[in-house]
Amino acid sequence: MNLGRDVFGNRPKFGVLIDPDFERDPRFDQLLDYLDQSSVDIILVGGSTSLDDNIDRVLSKIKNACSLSVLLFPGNALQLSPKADGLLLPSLISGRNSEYLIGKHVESALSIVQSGIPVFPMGYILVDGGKVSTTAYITQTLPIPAEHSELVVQTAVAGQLLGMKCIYLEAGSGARHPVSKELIKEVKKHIHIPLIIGGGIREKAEMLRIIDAGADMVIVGTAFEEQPEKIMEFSRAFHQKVQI
Ligand code: 1GP
Repeated sequence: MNLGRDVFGNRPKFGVLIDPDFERDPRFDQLLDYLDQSSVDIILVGGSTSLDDNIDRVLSKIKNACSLSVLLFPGNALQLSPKADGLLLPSLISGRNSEYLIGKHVESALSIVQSGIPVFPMGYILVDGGKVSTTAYITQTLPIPAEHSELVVQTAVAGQLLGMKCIYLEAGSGARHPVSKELIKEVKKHIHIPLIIGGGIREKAEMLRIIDAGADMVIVGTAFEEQPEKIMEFSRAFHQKVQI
């Protein structure tokens, strides 16, 4: 898979994040059923708290249920599976914890190469979303204050200069406020690599605002874990907007 072309292509994409822990939830199968019927573009799998080694099984279940491409978005070195179509390899460039900038990568580098999965290096930027996020807690890093757009822009540009192939601007899973459209526009003005937006998107209208602001990919997780049926209306609205 050529991640640049096949994943981002020439129009914005709509992605769903599945936490491997969600496999234990009774709504997991329902979520997969809706994904199969929907016009979602891509599935991301990963989570910052999951320590189960169920990733192969989760990937198998997803692949059996639908034909969508699945990218790993790993929260730790256990979340690696050759069954995935690609790996978004995050470096937490908003933080100053060397473990999440390079340490985990050194630990898993040879396993990643052996797995043969296409890798897409990603600058991961955590922006304050109105509450302490699990990512901030687990990584022991501070998010960038949302009002300091210049710091967010500088961080995104630094990621691009370091060779990252995309930037994930993240308000944190379950954030009170998603990343603002002003901030998305500002970052878009300064980078030419794809921009992924996620965290705290619960309403269709928010998702549509985020596309309007210029996001290349929008990711929703928690809202669909809580109400899997929402996948249908979100993906329909998304594709009406981007007109495939
Ligand atoms: C988290 O951006 C993703 O990494 C998704 O966030 O769970 O809040 O949708 P939500």
